[in-house]
Amino acid sequence: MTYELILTRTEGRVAIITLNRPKQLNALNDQLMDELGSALKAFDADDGIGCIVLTGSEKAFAAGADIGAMATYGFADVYKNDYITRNWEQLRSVRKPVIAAVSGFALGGGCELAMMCDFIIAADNAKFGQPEIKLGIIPGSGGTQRLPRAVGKAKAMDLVLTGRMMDAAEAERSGLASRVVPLDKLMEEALGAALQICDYGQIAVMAAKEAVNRAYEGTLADGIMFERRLFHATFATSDQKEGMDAFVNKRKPVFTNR
Ligand code: CO8
Repeated sequence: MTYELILTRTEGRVAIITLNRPKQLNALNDQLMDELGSALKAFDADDGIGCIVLTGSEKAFAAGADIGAMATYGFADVYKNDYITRNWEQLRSVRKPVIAAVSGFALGGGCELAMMCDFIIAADNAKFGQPEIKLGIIPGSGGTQRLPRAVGKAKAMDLVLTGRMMDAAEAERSGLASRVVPLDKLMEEALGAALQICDYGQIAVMAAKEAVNRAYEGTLADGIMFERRLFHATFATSDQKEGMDAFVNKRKPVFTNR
């Protein structure tokens, strides 16, 4: 399959997937997520691949779901057709390790995508955040569930309620990123980790991943479903229209709490 919004390559037994909508800071739309899902599935099924690295550009891993695409959606669109959220859990079904190599912005859906990977190696310019609150919505792909598991309730609440960004050092300190390296060493570090994993027995690697996820996930499925219903519900509000219209038109939003 040929892809338009992602790039794929292999290095030894490592598959590298690069999100590739640089002008939009890798904003995640349905086409990109379909392509990503398809590439992940193909690499997972390929016996020649032992580990996958997911990365973006220097400026942005991904600045979130595509706000322009979401701006006009109403509750009926997102709930009935499962728009935006429909193909996001594909990453969770990948049985081989997936490492997120994050530089630049990892915001909203971008932060959620990074957190869906097995671990995050961050460049020193990385910035993580869940700024959905500024758009009149809430995180919709695991942000309210995975972030507290990664950084604890206090910091997760701080990030989700204020919409502020945290830098790479804070992300490592709080357990979101496993390592921070200088930007120009990011891919070398991620590939090094991936190649190391490829040298181990694949069954043990897959079993280790499965076991750690078991400890980590608990009742995550219920949490995700709960979050999804609330996320969809925010599209019934005027504040969602206002928040997204304001972003698209580069103005400050005026929320009316409706
Ligand atoms: N969607 C669409 N376009 C975007 C997005 C986005 N999320 N982020 C940036 N862009 C576009 C900008 O509109 C701009 O386009 P143009 O050049 O045509 O005007 C271009 O990318 C460059 O952006 P900026 O000029 O704004 O660059 P700056 O360096 O000044 O700022 C920021 C970078 C701070 C990252 C800024 O772009 C920003 O705040 N972006 C929005 C971040 C955000 O709010 N993300 C959350 C989106 S909502 C979300 O992710 C919900 C997830 C729901 C679940 C996902 C589905 C399951």
